[in-house]
Amino acid sequence: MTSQRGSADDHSRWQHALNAAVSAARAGIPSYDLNPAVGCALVSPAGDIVAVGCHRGSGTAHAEVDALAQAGAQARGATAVVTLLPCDHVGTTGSCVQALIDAGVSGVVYAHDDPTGHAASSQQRLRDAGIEVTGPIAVDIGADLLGSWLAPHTSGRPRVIWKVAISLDGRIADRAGASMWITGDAARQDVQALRANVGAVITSTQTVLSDDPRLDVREANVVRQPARVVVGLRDIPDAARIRGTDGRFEHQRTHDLSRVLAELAGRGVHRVLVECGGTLAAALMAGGLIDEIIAYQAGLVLPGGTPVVADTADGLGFLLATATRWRAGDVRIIGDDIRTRWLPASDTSTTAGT
Ligand code: AOF
Ligand code: ZN
Repeated sequence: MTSQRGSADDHSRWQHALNAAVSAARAGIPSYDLNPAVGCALVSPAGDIVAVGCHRGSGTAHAEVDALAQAGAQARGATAVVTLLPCDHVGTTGSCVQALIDAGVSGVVYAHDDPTGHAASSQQRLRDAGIEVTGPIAVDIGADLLGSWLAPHTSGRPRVIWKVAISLDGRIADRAGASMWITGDAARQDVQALRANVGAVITSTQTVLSDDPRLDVREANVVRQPARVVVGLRDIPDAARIRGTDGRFEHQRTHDLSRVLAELAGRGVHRVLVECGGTLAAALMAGGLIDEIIAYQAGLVLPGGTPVVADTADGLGFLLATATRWRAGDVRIIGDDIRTRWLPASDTSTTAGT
């Protein structure tokens, strides 16, 4: 059985409904959620949008079910235009395929495939029920809308964002070891938003022992703290602030970063923020494990201070001829500092802003 792949005609015919579904998807779910952003528009046989639904995060109704609930009897005979191939698994909620069949829709048009296997039987089951299935009609929405959620399925690890706060001469601490603070209040407040948008913040035992950071989100109404993951062999003092009291702290006693990342991906974490010192940064860089850099640069110089990336043996790979190139994404002035977002120069896709 093959899917009736979307043609250019399908794309334009359903564009209006798809736009509505995409907007709903985007607004529906925070980017750190374990689940994808999904929207669903139900279109009547006359071509009118009768309902638009979205998924609001793990544990809540899927977009299709949300839209069907709004449409009521109008769902019968309608076409469901969905950003992601409807699932046919019973997870924290029921199968969307079953809900669509029960509601009596006549067609399903979907933009992007679901790489998880949760929709493996969906096409067959819909067709067996006499429902016409068209798609994928807009795989290009993937990078923007599904963003990092696809990362574990394509790379086996979460999307890794490396955050640095440096002096003009690329130092993360002065020659006496002091690192607080290089950037100003406004830049540090901005980091709070970065943390609030990831499933985990990763650091090293080295940073914990030297800086005793908290690495949490200090906002009264934070829905869910990111996991605080410390990588490294050394013990972490009982009094370390990173432990917190919310159970979100974990110590991964290893230097194998790929394994830590794969494990997080396995738990559904698709976006992580790394806030660390030069040694872990060097390992991540050398391992090609960084997808995005957010660099805050402050207007001071700290000669003799700690470089942002340690000059380890791996550094031998960093010659002008071979070093990975990054291109500047957006650049902003924040307070007295500059924030630059860097993406691999080879990556020309646009990904949802951080
Ligand atoms: C859909 N519509 O709106 C979403 C889908 O833990 P659960 O039960 O919520 O299932 C999450 C999985 O379902 C997720 O990994 C993805 O494969 C799919 N998400 N599917 O039909 C939706 N959010
Ligand atoms: Zn579903």
